[in-house]
Amino acid sequence: MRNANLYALFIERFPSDPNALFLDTGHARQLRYSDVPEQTGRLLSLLQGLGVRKGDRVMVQVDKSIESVLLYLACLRAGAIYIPLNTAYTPAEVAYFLQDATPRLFVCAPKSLSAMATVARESGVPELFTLDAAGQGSLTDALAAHAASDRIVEVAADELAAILYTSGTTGRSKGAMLSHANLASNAQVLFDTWHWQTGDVLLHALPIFHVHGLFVALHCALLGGSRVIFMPRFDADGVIDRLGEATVMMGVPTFYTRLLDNPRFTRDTCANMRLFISGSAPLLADTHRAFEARTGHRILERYGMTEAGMITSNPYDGERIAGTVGYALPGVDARVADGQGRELPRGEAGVLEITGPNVFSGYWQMPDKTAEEFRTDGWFITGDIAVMADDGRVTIVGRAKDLIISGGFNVYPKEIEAQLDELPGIRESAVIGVPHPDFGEGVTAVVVADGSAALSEASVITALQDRLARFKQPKRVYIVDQLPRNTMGKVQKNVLRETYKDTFA
Ligand code: MCA
Ligand code: AMP
Repeated sequence: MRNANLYALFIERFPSDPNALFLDTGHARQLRYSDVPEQTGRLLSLLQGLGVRKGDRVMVQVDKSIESVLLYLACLRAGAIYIPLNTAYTPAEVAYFLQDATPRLFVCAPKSLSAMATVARESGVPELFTLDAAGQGSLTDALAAHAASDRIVEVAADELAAILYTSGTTGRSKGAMLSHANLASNAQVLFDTWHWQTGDVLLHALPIFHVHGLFVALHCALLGGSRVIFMPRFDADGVIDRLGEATVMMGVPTFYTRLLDNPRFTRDTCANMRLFISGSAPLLADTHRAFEARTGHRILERYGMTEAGMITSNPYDGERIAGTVGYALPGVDARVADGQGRELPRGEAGVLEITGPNVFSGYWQMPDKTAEEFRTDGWFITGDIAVMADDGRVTIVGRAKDLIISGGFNVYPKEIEAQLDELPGIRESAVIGVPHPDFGEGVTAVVVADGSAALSEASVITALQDRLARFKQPKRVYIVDQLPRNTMGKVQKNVLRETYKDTFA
C-alpha cells in the first residue's frame, strides 16, 4: 500500500535541479528544495529521540522562519500531529491549548521562553524547546547532534496530520482534526484549479499558523516545486519591492486595501503577475473593482474554513465575479439548506452545508460539538449564510454564527464577552464587529457598568491586555446604561451594529 504521508507526495514533486530555491527570504539564509530531505531528516531524528511517535502532538508558537517550515515538514514525516498557534496568543491563552491537546513537545519563540516554561510545566508538557535562536533549549542547536534519518513514517490516509484550533461560538476553542488525505486532496485540487505552472513564484506574506498561509499557499508551492518569496509579515512596501519577481500572491482583503492605499502600487508593479487570490474574509466588490482599475488584474476570490480547507473558488478561466466566491471545488459538494438540512431552491438564502474529501473528521476530544456541526447524513454545517445561483455559483451573504473577522483573524464575541463580564465594574457586555476601513470589521465592545468599580474605555482595554491576544481586544469600548433586548430578552446585536456602524468611519 502507498504511504499516504503528505510529505511523500511533496517530495515526489521536488524539482530535479539541485539549486532550485524553495524559501527565498531575500537574506543570506535561503532554503533549497534539495536541502529539505536532509534537514527534515535531522529534525526527524531529533523528534524521535525526544520520544515523538506517530499520533503524538507537537505544538508550536513561533515566528515565521525557514526553521518553522522545516519543523512542520519534519512533523509530517514523523507522522506527528502538528498544532500551530497564533503568535499573538498570551501565555494564559496558550495554557488552554496545551491542556487540551496534551502535546509531547511544545516549541515556542525564544522571547517567550520564560513565560511559556511556566505554563508548559503547569500543563504537564514533557518537552519544551525554542526555535530560531541559539541558546538554552534551542531545537536548532540540538540538531547538531543528530544525523539525518531517511524515513518517512507510514501513515494511513485518515490519520491526522494537523490540528488547527478555531474559536467556538461557545467561547471555547475547538481543535479541528485534519488528516493527511484532507490536506492532500485540497492541495491537489487547488493546484489544478488555479493552473499552477512550472516557473510560478509565490509571494508569501501571510502568517503560517492558519490554513491560508500554511496549507493553501505553501502546499501549492510545494506541489509545484515553486520558489516562494518568504516575507516575515505583510508590509505593503516590502511586498511592492518584490512583486516584480512573483507570479502569484495570496492574501486577505486587508492586504489588497493596503496595497491600493499605497501610491507606489501600480500596473507596472504587477507586470509579472499571473494571479492574485483573496480569501479568509469577504472582499468588498469596491476593492475588487478598484484593484482591476489600478492593475488590470481581476482578483480571484475563494472561500474556505479551518474545518475544510478551501471549499469554493471563482474560476481561473471563467468570470471572476466581485462579491461571489465561485463554485464548489471539484470533489466538494455544497448545498444551501434550511435549519433542518433540507436543500432550498436555488436563489434562496440559507446555511451552506458541504461534504468532500477536504472536510475534517471532527473536533479534538469533543464528540458532542462534532455531532452538533454535522447533519446525520454526514454534511458539515459551515455556519455561513449563502445563496446559490442556478449554475451553482455561491455568494456568501451573512453568518449564522456570531463571529467577527478582523484582518482575516476570527474573533468570537462570546470569548471576549466572557472576559469582559469577569472584570470588576462590568455587569454585562456585548461584543460586535462594525465596518473598519483597514481590518474589514473592527472589534467593538458595549458594556453596562454595575457601579462597583470605576470604569472607562481605557481601563477596560488595559484590563484585557494579559487575557487576550491583541487582535481580539476591542478597539473601542462604549459604556452604556443598558443593552437593547428583544421580547425574549436576547441582546439585539443588529441594533448595536447599526448604532455603532460609524465607529471607525
Ligand atoms: C494585528 N492587529 C490586529 C490585526 N493584526 N488587530 C485586529 N485585527 C488584525 N487582524 C493589531 C496589532 O497587534 C497592532 O496592535 C494593531 O492591530 C495594528 O497592527 P498593524 O501593524 O497594522 O498590523 P499588522 O501586523 O500589519 O497585521 C495586520 C495583517 C495581519 C497584515 C492584516 O493581521 C495578517 O497578516 N492577517 C492575516 C490573517 C490570516 O492569515 N488569516 C487566515 C485565517 P498594537 O498597535 O497594539 O501593536 S485561515 C482562514 O480564515 C480560512 C481557512 C480561509 O478561508 O483562509
Ligand atoms: P476560519 O475559522 O479562520 O477558518 O474562518 C472561516 C470563515 O471565514 C468562514 O466560515 C467564513 O465565514 C469566512 N470566510 C473565508 N473566506 C471567505 C470569503 N471569501 N468570503 C466571505 N467569508 C469568508
